Amino acid sequence: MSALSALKTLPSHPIAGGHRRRSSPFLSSLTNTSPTGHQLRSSAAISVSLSHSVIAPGRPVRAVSANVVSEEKQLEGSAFPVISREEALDLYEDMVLGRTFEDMCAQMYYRGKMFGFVHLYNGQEAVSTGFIRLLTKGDSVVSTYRDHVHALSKGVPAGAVMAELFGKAAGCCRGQGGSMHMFSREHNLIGGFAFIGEGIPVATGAAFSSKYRREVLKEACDDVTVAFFGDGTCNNGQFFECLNMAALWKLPIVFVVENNLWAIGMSHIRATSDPEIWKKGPPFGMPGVHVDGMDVLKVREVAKEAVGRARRGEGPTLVECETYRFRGHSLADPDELRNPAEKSRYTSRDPITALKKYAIEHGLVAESELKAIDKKIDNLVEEAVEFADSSPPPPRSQLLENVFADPKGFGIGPDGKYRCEDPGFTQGTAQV
Ligand SMILES: Cc1ncc(C[n+]2csc(CCOP(=O)(O)OP(=O)(O)O)c2C)c(N)n1
Ligand SMILES: [Mg+2]
Repeated sequence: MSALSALKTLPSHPIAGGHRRRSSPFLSSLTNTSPTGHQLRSSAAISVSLSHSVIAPGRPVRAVSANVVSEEKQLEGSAFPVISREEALDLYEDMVLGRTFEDMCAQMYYRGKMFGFVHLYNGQEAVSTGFIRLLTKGDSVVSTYRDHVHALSKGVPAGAVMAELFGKAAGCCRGQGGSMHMFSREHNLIGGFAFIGEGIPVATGAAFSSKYRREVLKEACDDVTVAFFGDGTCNNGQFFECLNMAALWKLPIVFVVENNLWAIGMSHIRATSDPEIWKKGPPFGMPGVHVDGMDVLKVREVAKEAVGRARRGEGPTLVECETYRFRGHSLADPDELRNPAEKSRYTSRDPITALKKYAIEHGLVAESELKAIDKKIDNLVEEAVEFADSSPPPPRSQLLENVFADPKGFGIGPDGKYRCEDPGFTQGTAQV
C-alpha cells in the first residue's frame, strides 16, 4: 500500500468552505479552457496520484499505476478533529506570525526602512505552516525570494528576519542578504533564492547529502529536505532535471509547488502546457499530489505522508498546493492585472480564518485563547521592528567579505575613501 493512500481516510472538516467540491476552485475558475483551446480536466480538491515504483536490478524505475482518489471518498469520516489542541494552537500561532510579520513588512517598506524588492506571502501561510511545522530542526528548507515566512516557520527569530530586511548586522545574514536571501545554518534554512528555480538543485543536493551520510558514511541521519517554489518556476528545466535525479536516487526530498496561479503578471494557465503540475510526478516515478493550499489541515495531512515517505527512505514526492497571494507580486507591484472577482474568491477562503473557525467549532480552543495569541504576536512583531531599527548597520569591513573577484584596483582604502588602483588594497579586505 502506498503511504499516500492514508489520505483516503481523512475525516471531514469544514475548512475551505466546509462543502464538498467536485473540482478544484482554481481549475474551475480558469473556465476549463486553455489558450490552445484544449479542454482541461478538473481535479478533485485533493487528488492523489499513487505511483508504485518498480525497482529491480537492471530495470528502470517507473510509475506503473496512477489512481486519482475522489474527494468524496476522502472526506467520508468522523467529525472528530484531525488535530490536537496543542497542534491547533501551534498552527494558528505560526500562521498569525507569518501574516502579522508580513503586514508589518509592508508598512516598513513604504516607510523606507527596506531596500530592493520585497515579496510577501500573505494568503499562502497554510503551505509554509502545514509543511514546516512538521519538520525537525535537522531537516532542511529551501525557499525562493518569497522567503520570510518559511524562515519564521522554521524557527529563525522574527528579530533576525526583520533586521535582515532592514539590512542590519543583527540580521540572519548579517544584513548582506536582504529580503530575498534569508539563510540560517542553525535552523537549516538553506536559502531564499532570487533566481527562480535556483533553489531546486540546492535542495536536491541537500537531500543527496542526507542519503550519503546515512548510506555511505553510516551516520544516523534521517533528515528530509523540503523545497518550496512557484508554479511559474515549474516551466524551468531545473525542475525536471531535479525530479529525475531525486527519483533515480530515491532522495529524501519533498518538492512543494506553491501554485498561486500567477508568475508576476503571467497567468499559470497561459504559460504551461498542462496546468496540473502534480501530474508531472508519476512520469518520473514519484507520487504526485494536489492539495488545497488554503487549508492548513489538508496540507498537513499530505505533508505527513510525503515527509514520512522521505524519512523512511522511500523517495521523493511532488506536492502541488493550490494557493493564492493576497498582495501583488512584490511591494512594488500595483497588482492591477488580477481580476477582483478572482481575488475575492480566494480572500474569502483565508486559511487563518478557516483554521480559527475549525478549532473553535471542534472545541479545541476558546476564542479568547486565539485573541491572546494575536496580541502576543503583535507584541513580538513590534519588538522585532524595534530590535531591527535600533541595531547598528554592518561595519564597513564587511563590505567586501565574500566577494570572490579579486578587488585589486578598486574599493575602499584604509582612509575610508573610495579609491581605484590602490596597489595595497588586496592585502586585507576585511580590515579596510
Ligand atoms: C531565472 C530567472 N528568470 C526570471 C526571473 C524573473 N522572475 C522573478 S519572479 C518570476 C515569476 C515566478 O513565478 P512563480 O514561480 O509562480 O512564483 P511566485 O512569485 O508566484 O511565488 C520571474 C519570472 C528570475 N527571478 N529568475
Ligand atoms: Mg506563482
